[in-house]
Amino acid sequence: MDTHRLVRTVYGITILAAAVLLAATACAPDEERTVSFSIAVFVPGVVEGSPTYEMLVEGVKRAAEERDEVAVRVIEGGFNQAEWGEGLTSLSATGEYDLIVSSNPSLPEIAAEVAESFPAQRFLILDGYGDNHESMATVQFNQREQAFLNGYFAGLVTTHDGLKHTRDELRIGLLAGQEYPIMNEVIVPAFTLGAQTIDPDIEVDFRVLGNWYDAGTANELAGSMIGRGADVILTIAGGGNQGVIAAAKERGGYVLWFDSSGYDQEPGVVLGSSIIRLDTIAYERTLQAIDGDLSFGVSEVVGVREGYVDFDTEDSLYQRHVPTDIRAEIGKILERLRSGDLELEMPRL
Ligand code: RBF
Repeated sequence: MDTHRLVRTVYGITILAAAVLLAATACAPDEERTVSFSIAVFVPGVVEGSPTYEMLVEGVKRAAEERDEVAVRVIEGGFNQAEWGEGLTSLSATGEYDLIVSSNPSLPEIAAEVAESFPAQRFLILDGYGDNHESMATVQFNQREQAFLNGYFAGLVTTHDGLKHTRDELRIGLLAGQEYPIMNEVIVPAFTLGAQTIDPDIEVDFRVLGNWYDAGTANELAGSMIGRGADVILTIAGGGNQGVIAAAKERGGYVLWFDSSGYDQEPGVVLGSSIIRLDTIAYERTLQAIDGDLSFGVSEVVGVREGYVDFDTEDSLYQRHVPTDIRAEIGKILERLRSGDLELEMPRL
C-alpha cells in the first residue's frame, strides 16, 4: 500500500469513527431525553383480553404522543388483587411519576389508602368512583345505561322468531369474572330490567367465573347455560370471554360484548356490543393532566347523553347479522336515552 493510500485509509477510518461518535452522542440525549411529564399506567390485571385495559393503554399512549417529552410506562399488576396496593405504593414511593393512571371500580379505594402515605401523588382513575378525593380525578361510566342496553338487546334476541339459534325458553345468560358492588347492584339488575322491558317473563342465568382469565371454565359455564336454554350470553370476564365465544360456536348461541366493540371477535356469533369510550376519556383526561389542566378532587359520571356510553350500531357485521326489526328497536331506545326521555341514573358506588 503506498503512503497516499494509507493516509487516505487512515483518514477515512478517522472520519468514520468520528461520524459514529457523533451519531452516538447525537443519540444519547435522545435516549435520555429530558422528560417533562412522566406517567405510569397501572393495569390491575393484564392488558390482553380485557377490553377496558386495552382502551386504557391505547388512550394514554395516544395522548402522550401528542406532546413532547412525555414518558409512559405500563405496569401490569397481575391477577392477585391483594398485591395491587403494594404495586401502587412502590410506584408512588419512587416519586418519579407526575401521574398514575389506572382503571377499575376497586382502584379509587386502593389509591386513597396509598395517598395517605404519598399525598403529593396524583391519580387518574377510570371506570371507578373516587368520592371527590383530592389526590385523584375519576371518571365512571353509567353502567346502568350500558347494561340496560345489553339486556334490552338480549330480550329482543331471545323473543325473536327469525334467528337461527334462539330457543323457546325465555332465558338469557350473564357471565361475570367476579362479583363486586357494581356488578351485583348495577350491571345484573339493569341487564335484567332491559330484558324484562321486552318480556317480564325473561329469566337471567347469572354465573360467576371466579377470575378474569380462565377461558376453559368459562367455556364450561357458558355451555351449561346454553344447555339450560339460554340462547344469548353477555360476557364480562376478561380473558374468559373467549371461552364463551367458543361455547356459543360449538353449541349454537349468541354472545353479547361489553365495553368495546366485539363483532369481529366472531362474526355472526357476537351479535351486540355496548361500548364505553374509555379510550377517548383516557386520551382526553391524560392530555389535560399533561397540560396542567386536569382538576383533581373531581369525580365525574358520564353516560349516553355525554356520548361516552353507546351501543355500536355502525359496524357492518351488526348490520349484516342482526335482523332489521331488532336494529330499529335498538335505535329507538338509544334515542330515548339520548333525549333524556328515558333516564337511568347511575348510583354512587
Ligand atoms: N375486567 C376485565 O376485563 N379484566 C379484568 O382483569 C378485570 N379485573 C377486575 C378486578 C376487579 C377487582 C373489579 C372490581 C373489576 C374487574 N374487571 C375486570 C371489571 C372491569 O373493571 C369492568 O367493571 C367491567 O369490564 C365492566 O365494565
